[in-house]
Amino acid sequence: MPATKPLVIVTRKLPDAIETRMRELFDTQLNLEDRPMDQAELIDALQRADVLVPTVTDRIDAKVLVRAGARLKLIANFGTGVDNIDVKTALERGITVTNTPGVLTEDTADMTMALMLAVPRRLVEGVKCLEAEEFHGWSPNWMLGHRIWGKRLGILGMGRIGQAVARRAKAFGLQIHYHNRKPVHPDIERELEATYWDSLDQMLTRMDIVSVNCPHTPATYHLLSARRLKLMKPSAYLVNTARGEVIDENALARQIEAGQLAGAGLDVFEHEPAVNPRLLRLKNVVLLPHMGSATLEGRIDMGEKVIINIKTFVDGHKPPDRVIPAML
Ligand code: 8YV
Repeated sequence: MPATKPLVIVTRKLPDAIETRMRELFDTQLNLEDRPMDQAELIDALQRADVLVPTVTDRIDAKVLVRAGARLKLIANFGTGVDNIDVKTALERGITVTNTPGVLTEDTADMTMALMLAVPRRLVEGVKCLEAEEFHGWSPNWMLGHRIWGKRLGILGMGRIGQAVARRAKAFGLQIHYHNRKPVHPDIERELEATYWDSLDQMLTRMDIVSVNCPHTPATYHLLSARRLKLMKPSAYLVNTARGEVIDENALARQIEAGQLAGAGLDVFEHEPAVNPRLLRLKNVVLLPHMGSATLEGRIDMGEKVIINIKTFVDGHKPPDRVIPAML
């Protein structure tokens, strides 16, 4: 790192308080118009910066990374998921990568719970019905949804967010089941009264709601494939606040259209920001524009993490949130 303040290039507009602090600490180039950078702009930034602060909307792949300048030593991602970055190539080129784990756990878990309620209880349909002035009075069979209390929830990925979802869901009377690379600590399993499934296939056949809470890695791409989606009960719901790529979105749309799955709540999409038009046409889905962690508090906490990661790195220490290959 240079003796003068390092050049930190931030690709998107961040909360004011974060940008102000960054400008105090570093030679910071901001993106006040918040216009996403195209590939050429990204390469230009990588060639000039000591530190790049990208977000999920920046694709930092090998093609871009091979063009990085010799000065670039740190990519401090504003976000927890790092599937937008080719971390392996970055590390091979001596570039450290950090992320912002932990600070968006509760917000994302809240949104997961919101979708878990919204789909079976038909919240969006209800709102639309009022907006269309189609509510002509209560009746016993009007807008019947399905109870979640007492049902089985299968959590795919029992990391921080999966556990936070489990805590909430337990309070809503759901039975907690999960599939993970390995079982969580027995104390956590006891607290959540959670059942571990080594076999994802077996878990899927028995769940009433499945929640995707694992990162997108080569190992989880289309983990919920057409074959696996077909294992789910026709009365089951699927919720995804993690990454769209974990689900074969076309297969999911097909299955809901065919009545082989009761519905889905999706905050993320396979080809974001594009949303599969078939999903948009379905009534029993609730679709959100990647809002899982979208709270002002969360964004400020994320920004503070980014600052801590940059500052410790610039001061010659190991930043706390280094992404290591074992995590991928
Ligand atoms: C972030 C997310 O807002 O952190 C993540 O992995 O998915 C989001 O909630 C986004 O990634 C910011 O870059």
